[in-house]
Amino acid sequence: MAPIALVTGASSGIGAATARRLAEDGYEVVVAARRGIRCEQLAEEIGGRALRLDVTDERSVDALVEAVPRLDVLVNNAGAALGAESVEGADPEDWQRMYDLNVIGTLRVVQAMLPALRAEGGGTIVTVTSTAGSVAYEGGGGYCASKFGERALVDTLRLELSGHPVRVIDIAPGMVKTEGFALTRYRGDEAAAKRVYEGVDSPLTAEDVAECIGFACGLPLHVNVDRLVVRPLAQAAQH
Ligand code: NJP
Repeated sequence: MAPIALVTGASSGIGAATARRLAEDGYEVVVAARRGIRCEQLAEEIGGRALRLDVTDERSVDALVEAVPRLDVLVNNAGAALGAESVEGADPEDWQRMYDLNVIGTLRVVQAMLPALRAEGGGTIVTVTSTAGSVAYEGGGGYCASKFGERALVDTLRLELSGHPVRVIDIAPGMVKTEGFALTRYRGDEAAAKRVYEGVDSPLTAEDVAECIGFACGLPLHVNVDRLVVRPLAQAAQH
């Protein structure tokens, strides 16, 4: 029987590339996100299964328990930056939304899927956090606050699961050129989203990050990559 991987936020960007990468490695991949049609198209391409999932919706996450009773690898990738305003000018509701998505969304999925991981005798939880989870930047206050929080969740989970056969891996990318991330940050302003990538020579691709996830998941189960920080070379000297 093929091992099973669930990838959240798999309808575009890093999640879609990760779903493809894990399918190449022989996983049966559950492709999950809100845009169901995209998930279905990708699932068909890689021979996986599509699932409509909103990680901020308790009932949607609860439905995972029945839909995915057996699991070997969980990739918590769903996430976003909303807005690029200063702390002074930020809308607290945007911060709340990012916290709900990037921290509580990840928490809910982990809680829902731990029994399925344990049922297989152990497994792997990968979370795509960010370098923004350890270093703040101007205009990124709300996103950084949420990613610092998500990183704390991951670190705590690793401690609490020590002695259990579930490894907890944090993949922390720097700038990745993806379809949706900058567009969401600049609220659909395509010109502003494009300018983000002009500032960094050769940003990472979604496939670069997927390769790191594939590598960490491919190591023998007694090996835990606690945290993998991966940046474009142009950002490598920062902090
Ligand atoms: O962005 P994008 P990335 N429930 O927009 C999904 C982190 N990161 O691949 O629901 C379920 O192409 C959304 O799907 P849909 C970043 O914080 C990025 O760059 O259909 N899914 C889509 O598939 C995030 O955690 C960079 O709209 C939800 C996916 O999330 C991860 O990488 C740097 C959802 C986002 O794909 C993937 O982002 C870094 C919900 N409620 C960390 N809301 C970077 N790109 O520079 C959204 O350090 N999604």
